[in-house]
Amino acid sequence: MEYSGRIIKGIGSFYTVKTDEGEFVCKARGKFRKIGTSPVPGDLVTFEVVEDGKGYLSEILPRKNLLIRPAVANVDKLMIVMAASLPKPDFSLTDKLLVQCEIAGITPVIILNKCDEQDEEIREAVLSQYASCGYAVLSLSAETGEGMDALKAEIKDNICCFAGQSAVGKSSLMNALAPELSLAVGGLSEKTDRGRHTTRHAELWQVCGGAMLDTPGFSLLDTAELEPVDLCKYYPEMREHLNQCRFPECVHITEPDCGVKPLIGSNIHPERYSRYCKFVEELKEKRRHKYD
Ligand SMILES: Nc1nc2c(ncn2[C@@H]2O[C@H](COP(=O)(O)OP(=O)(O)O)[C@@H](O)[C@H]2O)c(=O)[nH]1
Ligand SMILES: [Mg+2]
Ligand SMILES: [Zn+2]
Repeated sequence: MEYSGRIIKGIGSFYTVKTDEGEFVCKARGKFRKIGTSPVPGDLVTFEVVEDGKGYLSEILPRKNLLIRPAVANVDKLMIVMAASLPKPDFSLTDKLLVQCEIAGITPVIILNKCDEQDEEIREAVLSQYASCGYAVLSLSAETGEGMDALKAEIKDNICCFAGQSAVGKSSLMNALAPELSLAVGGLSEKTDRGRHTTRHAELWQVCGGAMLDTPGFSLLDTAELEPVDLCKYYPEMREHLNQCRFPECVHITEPDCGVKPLIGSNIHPERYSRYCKFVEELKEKRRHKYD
């Protein structure tokens, strides 16, 4: 008999599949390797049951997206966590994660954690740079619980990943949502934190009527293939003005008759723009090395 469900974790060639009839442990046959794909958490699959609670995977249903770090499919939302106090926000990391969300079709939610010790300047900067271009920004505190209901509502019916700098409170937030996780908190011992995650298998935790995934690294996708000229398409505040440039290949930095540059200071935040320029340079640099 054919069943269907979602993979919530995989260890070796054994995958735990959650269905309406409970969880099954399924083995992947060699055929997946042959077609050059392997099942990952988040995958919607069909499988055949061979005995009680055990089966063989038959098909992986088409994926909405596939992240590489961590390897997970069909992610709906990325919670980009920043701290309203310390550590000082890494805006450039947030920009890059937002671009990756735009590419992968993931809805980003910016979480301004530690609002219990909020620095007004940081809050103002985050709102003026991100809320202004349409991104959702939630102010909350893992410590006091303030604003956590809004986060829970975002998770409902979605597969969510948490990302962001070390020590912004990702583990604290996940522990607040699912105390049974008891993730190590402290963040500043970043090295041990990383070591731990590289040896762990990605696992979807069922919470708040959705699922969340243990902390990924800083890069969900390989952006090596991203063309500098395409970067602007992933900035919502630039995207709507691209047809106003004289040259279709305009990257909006030094070109004449650019329709985007005049908007710096109004629709486009100057700091976000200057980080965009750096990002373009980085992508160009990558290209140069690629063809060396
Ligand atoms: N004041 C305050 N501190 C917090 C909050 N959330 C986390 N922290 C502290 O920030 C530090 C890093 O937290 P952690 O969850 O390990 O961050 P991670 O590296 O992003 O997983 C710890 O000392 C936490 O106790 C919060 O909402 N308010
Ligand atoms: Mg952590
Ligand atoms: Zn332009």
